[in-house]
Amino acid sequence: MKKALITGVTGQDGAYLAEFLLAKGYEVHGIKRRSSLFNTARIDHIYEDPHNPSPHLILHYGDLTDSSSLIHIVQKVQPDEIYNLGAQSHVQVSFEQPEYTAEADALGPLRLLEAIRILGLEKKTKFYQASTSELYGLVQEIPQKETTPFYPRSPYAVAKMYAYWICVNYREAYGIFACNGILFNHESPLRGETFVTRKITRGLSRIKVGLQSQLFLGNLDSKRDWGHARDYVEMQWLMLQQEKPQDFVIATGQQYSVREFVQRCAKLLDLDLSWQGSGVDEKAVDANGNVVVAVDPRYFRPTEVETLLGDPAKAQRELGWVPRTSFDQLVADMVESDLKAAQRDALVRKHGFDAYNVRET
Ligand code: NDP
Ligand code: GDR
Repeated sequence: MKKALITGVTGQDGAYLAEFLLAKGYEVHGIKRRSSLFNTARIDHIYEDPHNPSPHLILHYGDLTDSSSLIHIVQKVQPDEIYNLGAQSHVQVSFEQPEYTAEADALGPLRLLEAIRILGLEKKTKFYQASTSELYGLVQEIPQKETTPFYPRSPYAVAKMYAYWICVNYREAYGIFACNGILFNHESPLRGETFVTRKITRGLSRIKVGLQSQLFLGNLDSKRDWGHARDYVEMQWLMLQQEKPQDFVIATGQQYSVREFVQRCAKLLDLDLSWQGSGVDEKAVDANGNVVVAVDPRYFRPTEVETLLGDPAKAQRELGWVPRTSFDQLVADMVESDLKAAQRDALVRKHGFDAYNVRET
């Protein structure tokens, strides 16, 4: 039985990947951070009682900023594959926490690669690094592929650029089977609530059922190449099953603006929105003239990545990559899940539990 170790197992991709690897018969180990509240909601459905005699999912406390915890866990698990998905993954937050972001996102992967070396696992343990389309930042070529020059535009992207190159360097210097998956944005019902897609599907669903009146967004013109996380984690695994370690772009090859995402979502929810104004005064109003979507400059970034569009030709050729989920299906999947949650919350509120889950993102 192969053993995989996933950092960031409590995040969106970690949850889908853990489920995927368990179905493939792996023994899956995950690193979770200590938190004062339960933080395993995304993996509760596959959680196993640690008292089980031979559990398939085993969680360990650790942190990417703490070398000693990483070395102990890698030593104990002796993994065949490490998937480094853990990160401070929010681009805007990285402007407020640049140093922490560098610790977790740049030095975290270095610490894991060093753990492999210190423990003499260079020939045993394969390593996947969650690289990102944010590396392209101020784009130098359209669409972006593996050879497109990088121009990072945030502390997050700069940290991820260090991680990209340290992964390449340890592959070349020490022969570690290390791959960068340069993944473009991928979303799902498990997406964190403060990323724009989930903020939109959750916010408009709550507006639909009367739990919220307005949704505030930042740059509506920003364009992204959005795919489904469930499809993308399969490629993370496939990269480590190849004969030689390489880096791959995973993307759909199609892009949409944030405004278009709002429009698709509103249509699915039968919210009849019309757009008025421009720039910071742009808004979407409903049939009664109520402002439903407005721009709030607090969500503008000091340096923005305006447009990203991936060219996944290499992954198509060498990994057989074909995105299974279309943009429309992705939005529908997220809306269905958030509408159900909003309807449940509305019911709970109707029965008098007003304080329950009222936070807007
Ligand atoms: P999430 O933000 O959903 O998950 C991040 C995970 O990292 C969580 O489990 C989080 O733990 C954990 N984490 C954060 N800081 C630390 C730390 N210091 N030590 C250990 N674990 C930590 O991200 P996604 O699942 O969306 O993304 C997975 C990876 O892929 C990330 O590295 C991200 O940067 C990268 N990426 C994501 C893309 C996307 O579109 N989703 C595209 C390209 C790259 P907790 O649950 O406790 O917060
Ligand atoms: P991104 O995702 O920065 O691409 O990083 P996010 O969803 O945060 O932003 C996408 C674009 O939408 C614009 N935007 C807003 N963004 C947020 N979060 N909130 C808003 O209200 C809002 N309004 C407009 C942003 O300015 C941006 O242009 C994600 C993360 O998962 C990274 O970890 C990953 O590496 C990249 O995708 C690929």
